[in-house]
Amino acid sequence: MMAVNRQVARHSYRVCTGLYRPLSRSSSVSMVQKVLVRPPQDVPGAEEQAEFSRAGIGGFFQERPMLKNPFLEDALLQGYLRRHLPSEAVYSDLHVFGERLVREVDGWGRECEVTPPRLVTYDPWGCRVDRIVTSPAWQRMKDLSAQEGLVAIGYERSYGEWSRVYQMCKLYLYSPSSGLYTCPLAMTDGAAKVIQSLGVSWPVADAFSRLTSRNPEHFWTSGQWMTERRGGSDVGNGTETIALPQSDGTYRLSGFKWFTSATDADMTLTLARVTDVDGQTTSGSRGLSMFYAAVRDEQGMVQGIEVQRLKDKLGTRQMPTAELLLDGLPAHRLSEEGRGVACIANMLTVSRIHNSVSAVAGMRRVLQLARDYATRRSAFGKLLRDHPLHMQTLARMEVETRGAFLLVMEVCRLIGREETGHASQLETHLLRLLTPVAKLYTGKQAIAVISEGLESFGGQGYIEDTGLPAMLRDAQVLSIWEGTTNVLSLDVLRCVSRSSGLVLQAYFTHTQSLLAAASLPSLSVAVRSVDSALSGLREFLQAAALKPPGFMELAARDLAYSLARIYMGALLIDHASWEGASQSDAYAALRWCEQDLCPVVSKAAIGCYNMKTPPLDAALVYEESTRD
Ligand code: UCC
Repeated sequence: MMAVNRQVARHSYRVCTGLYRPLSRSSSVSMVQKVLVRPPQDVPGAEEQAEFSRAGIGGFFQERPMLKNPFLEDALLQGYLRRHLPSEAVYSDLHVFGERLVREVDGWGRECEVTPPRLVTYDPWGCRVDRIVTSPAWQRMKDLSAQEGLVAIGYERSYGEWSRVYQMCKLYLYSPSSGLYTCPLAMTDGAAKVIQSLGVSWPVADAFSRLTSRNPEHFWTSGQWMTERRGGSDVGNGTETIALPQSDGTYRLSGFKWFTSATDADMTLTLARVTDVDGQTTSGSRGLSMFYAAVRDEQGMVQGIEVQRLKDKLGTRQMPTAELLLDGLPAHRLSEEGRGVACIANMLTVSRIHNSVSAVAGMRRVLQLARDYATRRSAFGKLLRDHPLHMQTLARMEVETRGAFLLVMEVCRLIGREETGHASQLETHLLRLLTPVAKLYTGKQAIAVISEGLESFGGQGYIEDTGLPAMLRDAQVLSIWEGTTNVLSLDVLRCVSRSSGLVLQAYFTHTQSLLAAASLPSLSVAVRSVDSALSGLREFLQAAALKPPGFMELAARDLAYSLARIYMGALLIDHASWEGASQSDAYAALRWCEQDLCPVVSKAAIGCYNMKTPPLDAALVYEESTRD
């Protein structure tokens, strides 16, 4: 055996020296074995010539996945726009923007990731300055956001009710290259929406013009400071910040904001409790009012704020997230007293839509990279794209992404109609219901699809400087911020009960109308699936009305998932029925509808929401070892 090995070593050395003399076909030794064998030390000149010694690190280098124009690469986006917003100007703007993303902006995004913000608390002479230093790329993102009208488009309304769709399509292209600049834009957009909805001019007319400006010199971003130590989700009970009225009608805010994202913003909207003459406040949601504050004074110094520290986060590291002590921050009350939550809810709606846009954008980006990579990477003798199992995996991701895209665009369409006065009562109800549904469902999809996407690059998907792991780390926040999955599921229940079920009526009516318009025989299986899921859901809801309190809370998450899956199915069918649709549109609809579209019915059937389950769930979670 030893002798054979020595022979192999000598023989294979010819391969390693770079002479590349062809090995005889009859050789029984595989190439892999041969290149692994080290050259014998007694061969003159071996070290200089060996391919794998010193400077030589082998001749094969895997081609990286290439980012191509994300607009041109996106068949569904283009189809959707051809169908709903067939404008040359929009097409051209998105095309040019897509080029710019590839050429320069994507690199800035990476720069934001590797140069995270830092906090400078003191100047060299000991003065407290609390300056958040961001990378030059982060600054460029701000200028670009103004120039490209990433907030402005939604307010200029050059495309009437479709302006929001246009704006969100642009943000969808931008998001994965933005270095998380979409976060301040989400809040900026939300703040502009709140100010516009309130219809107040003083003292926020200038702020509104800045938030919606295309001039980088004039453009402002806004923060949204809601979360306190006690209240990430339970804002109504957890907010401790107080607002002390001043003689000039303004307020001074004192409190501690535990999560403030994009803290380098120019202004903020925040919640606090107004104190009465005795210094008392009202507890709960009814005690909260909404305030506007400029973050810095004319000299650029924070006023009445101490930045305690920047958060050390799993992802979104590009973006400063801080803990802030408000120590007499000058502020203006914008809402009526006690109407803070209702007032800031408009901001939540907009930022939840942005969150959903970012979720579907992340899925689309990882797919674009994965499908490109599949044309460059060979394994087992052929390109990945020629492996049916690999294509099946990418196709499943594609179906998820398409369903998510259509749902998110539907919400954008609805908000656009509402803002331009075109929305019917039914559409207003639908918007209220679908906003949390889209946010919670796409957040979860993004994590799953991006995680699967990383796997399609093998080990490289796990290597930091490919930029791929950051996509997964950043996606993980999508199901957390602006409301976790469970909090949003409860928001779905909230809007059902507050509307006395009208949001659900709107849902059933509209979903049926989407199905009724689908006439392609090839889609009939999918139509039947959605139709039957819809009937099941209706029956479930009728039965649920007779169940004890607590039943619907247990069913809330599965109900929200059912609403999402059924509606996405109907949208995919509707899109595939359009005269300009492709075969793949129909195939995606069929594939989507193969899954359990109504998990709330299947879970109810196996007793998941029985009142016996909560103690069993708790016992399972807290089971202790009985071994001594
Ligand atoms: O701050 C965070 C990080 C910011 C980062 C932003 C960037 C994201 C973009 C990313 C793009 C890349 S994260 C903060 C996380 N926390 C939350 O999201 C809060 C979660 N909690 C909730 O959503 C709660 O449901 C609350 C706080 C909205 C509701 O609390 P309450 O106290 O129970 O409120 P009520 O009593 O149910 O509702 C008070 C009023 C009612 O109006 P009226 O009195 O007229 O009937 C409700 O109908 O508020 C109204 N309301 C709503 N209206 C409540 N929720 C909504 C809603 N979603 N839409 C419309």
